[in-house]
This record gives sequence, structure tokens and C-alpha cells, in this order.
Amino acid sequence: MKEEWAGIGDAIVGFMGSYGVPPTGMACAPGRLNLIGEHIDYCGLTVLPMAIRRSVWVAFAPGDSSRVRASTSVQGLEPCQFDAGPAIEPGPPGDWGNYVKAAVRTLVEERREPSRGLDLYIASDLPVAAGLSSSSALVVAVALAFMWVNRDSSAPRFSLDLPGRRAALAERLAIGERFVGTAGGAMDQGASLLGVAGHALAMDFRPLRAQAVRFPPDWRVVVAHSGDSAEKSGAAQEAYNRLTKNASAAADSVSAKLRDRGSVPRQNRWSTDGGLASYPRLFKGTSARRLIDLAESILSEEQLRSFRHIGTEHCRVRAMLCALGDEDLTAAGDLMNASHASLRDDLAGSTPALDSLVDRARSAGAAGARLTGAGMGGCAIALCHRTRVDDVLSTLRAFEDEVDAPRVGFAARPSWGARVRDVESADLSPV
Ligand code: NG1
Repeated sequence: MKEEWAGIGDAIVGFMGSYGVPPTGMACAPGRLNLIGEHIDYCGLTVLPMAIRRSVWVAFAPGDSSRVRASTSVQGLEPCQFDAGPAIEPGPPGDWGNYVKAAVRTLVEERREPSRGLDLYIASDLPVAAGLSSSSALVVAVALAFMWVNRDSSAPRFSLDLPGRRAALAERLAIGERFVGTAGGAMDQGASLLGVAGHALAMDFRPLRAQAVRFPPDWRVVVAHSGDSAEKSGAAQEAYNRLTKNASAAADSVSAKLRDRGSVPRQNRWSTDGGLASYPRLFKGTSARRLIDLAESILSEEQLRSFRHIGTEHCRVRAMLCALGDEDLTAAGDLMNASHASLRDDLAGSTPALDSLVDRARSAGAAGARLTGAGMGGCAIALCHRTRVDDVLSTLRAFEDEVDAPRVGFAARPSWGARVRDVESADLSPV
């Protein structure tokens, strides 16, 4: 049994306990960390995430009707159920069942025939609300389970063998996940479906595509929790959506100014998000520095901060691709430090605990450190040479204990993307 299935045993045991029969299928979907390129996926700009071994595992079996039932071993989360029919309504904000519904609803809407329901049991070793994309991993794993049980009648094309299919699915699920109320980008679903062991992913959007970029084998990324929860419902969700609105308005104003000056941007054929869709073209035509200078004269303070972060982060992603190619750890670390400063100062995306965590990591020998994911709490990542990993890891674990954070601390490994299969065909012997 491959390592990516490490937690499926818990899901299978949980399934039998909840439903009294063994499951017929199993799916796993990894979380991700984002090396660099934060808060720019919804602008359609390149980001550099990697899938990690920590995952969501789902044991499942088809139901007799269109009923979907989901239970989980994650503490404090009650079972949920609903019909895989035409009108799936969200539960209250923050309800975990909304992610299950988001996956099923996306797929039900694409089908011409009634859908078969399923029973699901979910296990995970991804910390929740921690910036490691536990929510999108859940959406992806449930989607694969749903597609698997409905594959005979309505999805003859079901196959995840081609990267294009995985990318298209990630794009649809990203739009579907907005059902929970967050106007997110597609990085998380993309990383979970397209992950490649030993590689980061240079991911572009509209349409979503990812190129595997070799991650130097001597480099390590240590992940640790700040102790602050980054729950994306309520205030954090509003803050996230406000960032996307600022980004969109800033692009509109800068594009209008360029148009006034006689350089009319062409319509982007992937345009579905108004101003956000113009970013790739904006930064392709003109240097980010010049655009930021221009923005200084026309944008409000809040929009300017947003635009400056986007422009400088875009440049940092480009520079990180060179640093990875050159295996230049110092340059890569500096870029991560600069990214953290930009997220902290321009986007107000950090917290004092995240700032302390990245400071500790650097003092312990990391080349660079930054928050990862949406921020406003959750995890930080620290980049270091493998010879420093023990020092960095023990320092960050000590920090977690000190602030009473969830004990997350681990050294991540870039991993393969999501999988689904029949239980029967699986070799369930230990790894
Ligand atoms: P997390 O860390 O999972 O909350 C969110 C968005 C990403 C991206 C990052 C910031 C979702 C599902 N994910 O990630 O698309 O915008 O923030 O870079 O909304």
C-alpha cells in the first residue's frame, strides 16, 4: 500500500462503525503548502504550491437512493446528510457539511441523469483552518468518491489519467467551493489534484494548468502552527472577500488609466471575474514597478496596498522559479521573507503569533519563512537545508507548545495528487 493511503485504515474502520458494512471505495486527497505566490491565484497569476503527504481520506459506498450521508473522525464535527438532487442548500456559515455539499452540488449540476447518493466516512491528518487547505482536500476527496459511484451511467469519460482532466476538475471544484461563501482562487484544488512527488507546481489559471518544478532534494520545508485559527467563516471570510474586491477594483482603475493613455487592454477570453481577469495581461505588458508607480497616483490607500502586494508577489514568484532552478537557497529564503513582509504590511494578513513563528524559524537556521495560505492565523512554513531541519523543527514545535497551539510541526514532502479506487482491488497491507 503506497504511503499516500496511510490514513485510509481509520476511514475504513470508521465507515464500518458508522454504517455497519464495509466500504467499497476509497479516495485520498492531499493538502498543500504554498511556497510563494500568496493571494494572487484569484488574480490569475502564477503561484508555486506543492501537495503534501498530509491528506483527507474517504471510505465510501454507493447508497440505494440519492441520499448522501457523511461522518468523520474529526473531533466535534457531527454527521450530515442531504439529497444529491437539484437544490442543495448550504447549512449555516462554518458548517463542515457545506464542503461536502459543494463537491456534490458541482457534480450534480453537470449531470443529465439523477445521481446516486453515497455513504462517506472521512479521516484526515490535516489541521483544520490552518492554511494547509483541509477544506479543498475534503472537496476533492468527496468529489472523487461521488464521481466513482456515479461513473457507469453518467461519466463515461471518468478517468483522471490525463493532467488536463484533473486540471479541468480542479477548476470546476474551485468555482463550486465558492458555495461556502469564500470567493477563493483555484490553487488549493489544483495542488490537491495535480501534485507531483518531489516537485512544486508552477500553476497558472484561466485555464488552470501546472508545470512540475523540481524541488531541490536537499531542501526542506518545515510547517508549524501559530496557535491562531484561520477559520474561513465569519470575520476571516469577510476579510478574504474584501481582499479580492480590492484586487479587482485596483485592476479596473489601473486598466482604465492605461486605456486613457492609449494602451487599450484586449478582452481576456477567460474573463469571468471582471477586474481580476486583467492581471495576467497587465503584468505581461508592463513592468510591475511601473504599474505600481502609476497606481500610486490613482488608487485609494487600501487598493494601492492590495495592488502593490500583487505586483511584488508576482515578481517574487518569477524570482523563486529562478532560485529553484539555480538551487539558490539563500535567494529563495530572502524571497519568502519578503513575501511575509508584504502580506503583513500591505495585506494585514499576518498576526503577531505568525510574525513570532517566522522570526523563530529564521533564528533557528531557516533560510526564510512566511505564513502560508490565506493567513490571518494558521501555519507558517520555513525553508531550510536538510542539515538544519532538526533545529528548525524542534524550535517550532517548542513554539507550538509555548503558545498552546495544535501540535502540527512537521517537515513536509512534496507529494502526489488525489487518488480514488475500489477497496477490493487495493492491497491494504501496511506500508
Ligand atoms: P486557504 O489557505 O486554504 O484558506 C485561500 C484560498 C486560495 C488562495 C489562498 C491565498 C480557498 C479555498 N483557498 O487558501 O485560493 O487564495 O487563500 O493565497 O479559498
